[in-house]
Amino acid sequence: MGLPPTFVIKAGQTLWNSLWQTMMGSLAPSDAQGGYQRPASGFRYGVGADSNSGLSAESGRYRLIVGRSCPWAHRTLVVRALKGLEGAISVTWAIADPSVGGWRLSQAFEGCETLPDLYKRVSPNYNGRATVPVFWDDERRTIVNNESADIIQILNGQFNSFATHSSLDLYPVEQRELCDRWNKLIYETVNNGVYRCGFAQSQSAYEKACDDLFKTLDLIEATLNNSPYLCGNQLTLADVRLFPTLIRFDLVYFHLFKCSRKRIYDYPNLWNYLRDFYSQPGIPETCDLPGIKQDYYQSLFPLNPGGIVPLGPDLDHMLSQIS
Ligand SMILES: N[C@@H](CCC(=O)N[C@@H](CS)C(=O)NCC(=O)O)C(=O)O
Repeated sequence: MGLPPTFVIKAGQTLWNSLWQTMMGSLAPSDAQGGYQRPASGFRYGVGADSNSGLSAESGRYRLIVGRSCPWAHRTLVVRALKGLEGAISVTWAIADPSVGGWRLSQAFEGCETLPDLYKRVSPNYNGRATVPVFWDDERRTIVNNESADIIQILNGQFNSFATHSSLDLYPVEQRELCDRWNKLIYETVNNGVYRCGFAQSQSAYEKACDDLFKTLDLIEATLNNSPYLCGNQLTLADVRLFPTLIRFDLVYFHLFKCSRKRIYDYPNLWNYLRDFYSQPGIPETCDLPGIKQDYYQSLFPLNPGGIVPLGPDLDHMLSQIS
């Protein structure tokens, strides 16, 4: 004789809810209202003339440690590609490994198999998250910086002597104020906004995040009526910061993070803007579309316990369509 279905359902719900709360608590720390709180980055040294770290910009000395699915790491790869720094800054890949509950290094590095081990090697008392991207100094064998917002500034401004496209300035003096304003809004409501939707632990926190997100997307759509990029006629770091979230949006965030009011495909200007950015030289090589989907759907266990990766959408095909 089987158990009554109502009992099974109730027991399952209670068990799953408490497991979900526990897992979400460690995956995504939240405030009292159930809103996602992103932890601060721990390593914030600069490089070059105007930093106080004493670290000089040199070719072949630094590397980026990145993962293919991480949007924060992606922005550093984008600046490396746009500036033509492939010859000066190397890349070490970290692999999302659900069994490690974080990043495994693609091959042992500094005697470490995983990124948490590498962080501990550098700083034994470090108790923050072992996140990518990491800007690593091969000479002193330590982490210089693990905050993508800093790393893209460093790559844009400090390595021009080794950059193939050294005249490209993604943070021009005359656009800085506008760029900073976009950066703040885009960080809070779009880059981190999609995570605030996906990692929300209450209905109200989710709805607030979702409203904020689509309000900003609507504003960007209107802005792109009058200018090709966020700050006018030239690409800036504000566009660089927006792109990794846009390219993941229809692929992952729409479904997995419940950012489902509209797709980027449904915004004519944003969709053209995304296609334009994607067609810049070197950019498609920074986008592993199937890999992004696989990592998100298989690694964020509490959001997708079955680990099933959806087949659609065929973003690569959609991006290459002639409009
Ligand atoms: N503030 C960091 C955030 C980076 C971040 O959250 N990276 C995620 C991947 S998308 C990560 O490595 N998470 C691993 C973990 O939390 O254990 C930055 O922008 O550089």
